Amino acid sequence: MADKNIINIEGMTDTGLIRAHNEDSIGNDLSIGLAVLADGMGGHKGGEVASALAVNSVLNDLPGELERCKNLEIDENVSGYSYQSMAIKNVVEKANSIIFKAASKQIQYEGMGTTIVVTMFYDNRLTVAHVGDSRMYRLRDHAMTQITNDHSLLQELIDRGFYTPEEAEKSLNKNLVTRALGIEDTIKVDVTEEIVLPNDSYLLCSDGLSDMVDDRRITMIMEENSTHIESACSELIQQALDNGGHDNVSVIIIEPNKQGLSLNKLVSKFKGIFS
Ligand SMILES: [Mn+2]
Repeated sequence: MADKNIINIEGMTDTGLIRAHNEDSIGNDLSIGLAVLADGMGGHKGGEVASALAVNSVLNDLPGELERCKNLEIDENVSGYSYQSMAIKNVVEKANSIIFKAASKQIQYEGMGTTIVVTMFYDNRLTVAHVGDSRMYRLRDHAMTQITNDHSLLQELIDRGFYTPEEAEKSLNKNLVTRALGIEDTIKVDVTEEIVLPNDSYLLCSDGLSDMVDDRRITMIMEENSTHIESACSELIQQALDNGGHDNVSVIIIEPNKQGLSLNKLVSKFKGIFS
């Protein structure tokens, strides 16, 4: 079974040095090439509950939703999205409703919410869906690229030209998210598809990493540990702690399984020949 997996994946989460609880949650389902990371917020354990609800509901609901969307036989060229992307978008929206309902039923969870970043690898591509400021990065040819665009006050100010990214680095209002799951009864989810190349590495992280460790250092750690993604994860966490560990910190590293990828490329090549 293991050699059929399209990706190799490793994840770690740590409370950090300041916070009393870890409100981040991570999860994965290798059998469908899926990784999920969420960073919760809200008092009385609300943050922990919200992020766990988000991760668990995506893990539980996606296999069935993939099957359902596949059977709809939607024309990708018309919709602009693969059925996989649609299924992911649907389950993230459902996670929003689940958290929103839980928050409105129980007074101790009132106002809880969570960021989420979900990625799934299939064929020779990936879909990433996100809400909030948890991120996905791609390392390709020694260059690190942030694939997701934060839903934060700071990013909005950068987008409108009030700040340069360099000035933003120094800003104190890094953690004000403008979108989160569970706050309102509907949510706008950003969904992107990307082509995956065999030597790429991908990183999902919470702001406990991206606020504490700069992109250059993240790149260096991932390159130094490129043959061993488990040590890359623990080095990233350690670096965040060494820099102060002000927040919960979570990382997931994903590398395409080269055999899985080339096999799928071969299949699509054959399809091209016969169609
Ligand atoms: Mn955080």
